[in-house]
Amino acid sequence: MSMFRTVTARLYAPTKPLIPRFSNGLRKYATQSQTDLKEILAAMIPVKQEEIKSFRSQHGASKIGDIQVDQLYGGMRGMKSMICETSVLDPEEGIRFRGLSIPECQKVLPTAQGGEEPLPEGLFWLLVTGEVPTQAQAEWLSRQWADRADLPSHVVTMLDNFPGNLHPMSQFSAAISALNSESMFAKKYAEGVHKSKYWEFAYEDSMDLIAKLPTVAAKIYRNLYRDGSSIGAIDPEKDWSANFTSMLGYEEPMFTELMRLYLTIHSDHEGGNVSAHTCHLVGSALSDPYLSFAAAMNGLAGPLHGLANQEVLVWLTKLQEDLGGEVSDEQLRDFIWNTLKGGQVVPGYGHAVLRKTDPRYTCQREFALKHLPDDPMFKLVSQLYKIVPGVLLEQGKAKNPWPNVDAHSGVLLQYYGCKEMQYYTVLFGVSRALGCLASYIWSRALGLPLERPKSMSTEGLKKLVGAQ
Ligand code: CMX
Repeated sequence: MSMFRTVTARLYAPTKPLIPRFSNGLRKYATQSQTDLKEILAAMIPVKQEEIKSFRSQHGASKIGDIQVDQLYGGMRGMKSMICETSVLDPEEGIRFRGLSIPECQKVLPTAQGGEEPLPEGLFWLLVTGEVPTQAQAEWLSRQWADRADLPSHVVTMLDNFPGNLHPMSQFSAAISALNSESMFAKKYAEGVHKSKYWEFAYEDSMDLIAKLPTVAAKIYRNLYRDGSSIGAIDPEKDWSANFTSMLGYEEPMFTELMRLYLTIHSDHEGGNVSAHTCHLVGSALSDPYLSFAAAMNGLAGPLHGLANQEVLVWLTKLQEDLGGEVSDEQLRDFIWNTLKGGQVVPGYGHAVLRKTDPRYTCQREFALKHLPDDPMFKLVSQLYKIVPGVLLEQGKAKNPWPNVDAHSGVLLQYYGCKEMQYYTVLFGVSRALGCLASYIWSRALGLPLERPKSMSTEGLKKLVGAQ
């Protein structure tokens, strides 16, 4: 555990039970009655800057590991090489957002009135400040995001003119890049603002972008799948997820609850995953939050990363087409083996870091057990959970045979009528903004420099290790 962390117990939201939790030791700078996140950040940032300065002056030369040749060829697995304050991924236990596991977040984060699932607003507050917000603080974010949700007309025109065969993720990323006409960060940089102020404009852009993403995403959905019908108006009284589902055209309250859970759990997975790392890398060149996050979305659109949620549903649909409704375990085993023998991956299984079932899978499974236990597709996913790990172990290649987040999400969405699987990664992307942009704000606040690791040629590497 970090020397800067202390265990604390505190009642954050009046309706929540008291539970012990970690704090970054910054909470004395934010009182429960304050709701303006920017003011709270302004108090926290100098403290964190000082903490890191002092840590580096004492331990800056300490060694934290060795790098092996295989890691350079093997996608840098396990190489400790960057800082991410918002979350930590343990291979056995899964993600912890600022020290809190998913079940702990479900217990302590504010919920919507009458709801059970955490508000993503609360998770964003937690990621940015390291503190569980009060209900009022989460609601302040809901209102901020509702106020900032409008799109500039050129982005609407652009979205309306995309061809119907352009993948929703390409539309999403292009629209985010085009939103950088609104970037205060880029504008202030061009005006020559002092670098100590970068974080303030990073914050404003991040808040604007998070607010606008559901509007962009809903526009894409309506254009592609609902004949270009209107997304309607933002309701300032509704939370971020409720406005999103209503813009998408869904009335079912349980779909909105699902979306609150979905947007919370897909938000952050520490710093090294493709989308978070891309945002960090591009941001380190002082590209504004829009450009940095658009780059992240291009990475999320890869089938080994976020697009896997689409691929799972494509694969399940093919399975049902080939084998019909009721499928025996033996038939499933053959189908999985055929996928592997065809040189393809089983989508939704395996992970670069995790070595156990992803807790993001588990909490979605719990949601399904509660709300759709008899759904045939959910039953199929449960059956696969029993069979796939054994087959992957038998094949002996995958280091982790267990399901990840993407193995489950599509099944929940299709139950509520959201069956357009090509769209699923956009929903992942809306959520991923919370983690990427929380980190972007802190990267600018801490003045993290341009990222520029050393690459080597095979020849240079051979010389370095004394190979013949
Ligand atoms: N099906 C078939 N083979 C798999 C596999 C799977 N689900 N998972 C891993 N393997 C294979 C790898 O392709 C690799 O094969 P080669 O040696 O032929 O190259 C071998 O097992 C070793 O891989 P690994 O070290 O276990 O896994 P990596 O860290 O290289 O890759 C991941 C991780 C996620 C890309 C991989 O498990 C995979 O392709 N899974 C399916 C796609 C998926 O679900 N991605 C979503 C991940 C979560 C997310 O980011 O959203």
